[in-house]
Amino acid sequence: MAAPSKKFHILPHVTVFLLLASLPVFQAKDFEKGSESEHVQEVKSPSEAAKHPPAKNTPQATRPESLESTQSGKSRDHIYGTLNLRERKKATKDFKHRETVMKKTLQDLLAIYKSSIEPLEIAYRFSDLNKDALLESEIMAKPLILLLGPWSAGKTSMINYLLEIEDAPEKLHTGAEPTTSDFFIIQHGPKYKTVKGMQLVADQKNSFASLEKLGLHFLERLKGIELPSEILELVTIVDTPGILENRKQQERGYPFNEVIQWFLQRSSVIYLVFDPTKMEVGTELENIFNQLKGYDAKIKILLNKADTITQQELMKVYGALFWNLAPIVKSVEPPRVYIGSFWSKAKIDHPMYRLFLEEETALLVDLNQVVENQVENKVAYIRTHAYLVRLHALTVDSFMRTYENHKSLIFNNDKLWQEIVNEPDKFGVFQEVMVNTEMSIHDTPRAETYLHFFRINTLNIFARLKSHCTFFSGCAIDKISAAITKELPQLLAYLKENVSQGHCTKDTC
Ligand SMILES: Nc1nc2c(ncn2[C@@H]2O[C@H](COP(=O)(O)OP(=O)(O)O)[C@@H](O)[C@H]2O)c(=O)[nH]1
Ligand SMILES: [Mg+2]
Repeated sequence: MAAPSKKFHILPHVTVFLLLASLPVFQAKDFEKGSESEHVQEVKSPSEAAKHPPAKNTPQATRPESLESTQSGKSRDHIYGTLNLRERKKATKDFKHRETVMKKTLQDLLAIYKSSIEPLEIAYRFSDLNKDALLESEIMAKPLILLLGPWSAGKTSMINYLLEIEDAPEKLHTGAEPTTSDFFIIQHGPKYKTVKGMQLVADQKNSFASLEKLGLHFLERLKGIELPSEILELVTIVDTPGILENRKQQERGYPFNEVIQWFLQRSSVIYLVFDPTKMEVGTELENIFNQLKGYDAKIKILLNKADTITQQELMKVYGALFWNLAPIVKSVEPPRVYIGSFWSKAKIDHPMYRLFLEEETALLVDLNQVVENQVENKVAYIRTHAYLVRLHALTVDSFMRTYENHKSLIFNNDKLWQEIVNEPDKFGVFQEVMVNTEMSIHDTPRAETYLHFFRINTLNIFARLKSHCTFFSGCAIDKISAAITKELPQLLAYLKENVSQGHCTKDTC
């Protein structure tokens, strides 16, 4: 086993270690005081504390709802509090204002995309270069939350818990044995409804339309569920089949890795859920870890079902997990690990209940950040996308210019074109792009990429950039440049100013 990377900070490990180690002390203190209210008082998150100030003279009132036991287990108050679900439902002035600003920013973003980015994307067939070309519907889509991990780690139970359908007829199927062999896309809808994969992708306005490319066998394994849940008004959740050890792709009948890549790319958060009693890193799990490379920033690890082991065992598992993760995680910060029992049946009298609740609240705070920052992230994403589209358009134009400059009336021009495509560096195709633009040397296009691109696209289907100009709207290349350097940064500034200051302007109220 490889040694953990030096990039890993020791601090988070120490923090959790101390937190775990100090638990018995907290509990002993609480019980010494013999006051349940004092114990629970400490557990309140700041938002809950603000929402539920302890009422006087009523013995029950000092107990926050977040720790109140219901028949099936813990209450949902911390979920409502952290995600501001009540404020959203009541549509308080502040929330209405934020929603209006976000909506307006998204509409402007879509308008910039349609007028300044998409035309070059289509003209130079960017989708043939980059499999993950953007869909208009993805700009408007809600943040996607992906749950991944071995079977029986409690992924589906967590979804049922978050959506408050654990005891409802529409609950998703859970069980100790491998249960889910399907991918479920769980979205908001006015009433409970299930949709087949084929139907889900058939609607081109749907952000899942591009899943169609992954084949019929996969679509048979894809299901859509619509529910009138408040959380689904904020995010869309994807439940995945457990990772069955030693199961080959051919046996599944669809390209599992490609499917996972599709979801990884589009997710705003990836929850990697583990059962701490089954932490052996098998081949398939290793494979998933390898696929996760590059998505480090979005990954959150959940050590779920922590109620099934002792504190000491939990510390061992935590250490082993970091040891295994170190070689595959590239970012400077290690991924956040949440320890808990992410379902409603967690027992209040469990020795680690307090830690579980704090961890769950921290996870929800993080989820709330994803919701709050979604528009900002989208603007940044579209700007990067525009940068790539522009680079591609300039590169194709440079190939064409090189051909025009070298072609002759006497010699075989087909042969010349093949030579340029096979050895673009010999003709200085990429250098030309770099010299004429402010592109970074690190973004230089790769010769193999364009060899493949021109295998599927012939030269005569493209026109030079200078012909993508009109008298009234100017040149497409100038418009995309303006989007990158001016319009998108301005949109970001507008968003920051209006959302952070929280006041109404003539545009938003
Ligand atoms: N003890 C305990 N059991 C859990 C917890 N979460 C889920 N389970 C159980 O673990 C089993 C697998 O859960 P499931 O949600 O189907 O896992 P999935 O395969 O990852 O979707 C089920 O029998 C659940 O009842 C938990 O936090 N603690
Ligand atoms: Mg499941």
